[in-house]
Amino acid sequence: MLADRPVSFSGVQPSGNLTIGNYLGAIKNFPEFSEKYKCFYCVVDEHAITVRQIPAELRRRTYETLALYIACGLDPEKNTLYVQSHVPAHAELAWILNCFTMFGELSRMTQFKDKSAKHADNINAGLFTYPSLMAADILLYQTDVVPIGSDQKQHVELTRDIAERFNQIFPDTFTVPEPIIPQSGARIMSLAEPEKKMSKSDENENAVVRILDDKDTMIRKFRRAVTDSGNEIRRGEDKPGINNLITIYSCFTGKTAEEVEREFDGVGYGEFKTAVGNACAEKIMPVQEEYRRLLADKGYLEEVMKKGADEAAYYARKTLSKVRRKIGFVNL
Ligand code: ATP
Ligand code: LTN
Repeated sequence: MLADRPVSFSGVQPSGNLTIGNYLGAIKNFPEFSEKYKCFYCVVDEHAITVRQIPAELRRRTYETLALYIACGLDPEKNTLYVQSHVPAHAELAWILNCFTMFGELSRMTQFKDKSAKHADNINAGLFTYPSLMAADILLYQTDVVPIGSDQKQHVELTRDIAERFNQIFPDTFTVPEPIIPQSGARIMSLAEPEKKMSKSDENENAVVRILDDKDTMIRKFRRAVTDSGNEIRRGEDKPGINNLITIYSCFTGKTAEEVEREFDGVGYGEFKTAVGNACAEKIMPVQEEYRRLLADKGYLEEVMKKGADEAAYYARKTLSKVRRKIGFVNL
């Protein structure tokens, strides 16, 4: 163990304005780890450049993602909040792990297949080796648990395989991490194409509800959500649209899916969609208010980044120097 408690680590890319998928699948669940775990939550800007970014926007979103972490309840005194590129050990360990990750393994990653189809003009080596950088993020801190949405499960499984392979050659190097995926909200779907995951980089604005959308926009987007034929608020295998809305409502209100079905028995789609919009706005509006307050104080955000980076670097250095020693690099 690196710290006095087990470690939780997760990351979010500053690659777009965050969605309620990022919130329900990941960020909303981070604060509950703060009591029992030593927590590291990172803004992974190095991962974001695996697809082309506009520099000024990347910089702005890095501040914004950090502000959202805090606005969603992560206290910088209790959690290490920082930016990936401020701790060079991530990139250093990623290179080493690249040499313990197989071409075949990386070729099987569904995120790589999806993103290389979407960005066919820019299938760069970074996009391909993205999972070894993610493994480095996690393994650097001897992480026990990784809270994520279900789309990232495959990457954490690969991280486990890399850690086990490395440990087999060099015993007792890395803690093998467990993914923690929420029971409900692990995969919020697009409002326009409910067979697809809601993704912050989706070009169709009507497909995504963003944490920073105003209340009217949220309600309008939910009202336009693609639903299935039929008119009952009931889950069903062939009803991805309504299943998704029931999940979202249930996550925002804390009610079970059965309770939601009972509550809306005999109610039409239109009224239900408005209720989902209202439930979402009710939870998200206070986050927005806090977010705006934080974003107005760049100096404070930079202090948090700096303190977080120093803290993270302290722990990262310990693992990195152990790895360097084990593989035969000269430590001066
Ligand atoms: P991009 O569109 O740039 O790939 P993304 O929206 O998939 O971004 P990430 O930064 O890759 O977001 O993910 C941050 C966290 O949010 C991860 O833990 C991921 O599993 C989770 N997450 C992303 N989308 C969803 C979703 N639709 N439902 C639940 N969790 C999600
Ligand atoms: N790959 C993740 C973001 C990410 C991450 C991590 C998540 C980068 N490093 C470490 C958990 C742990 C994504 O695309 N959502």
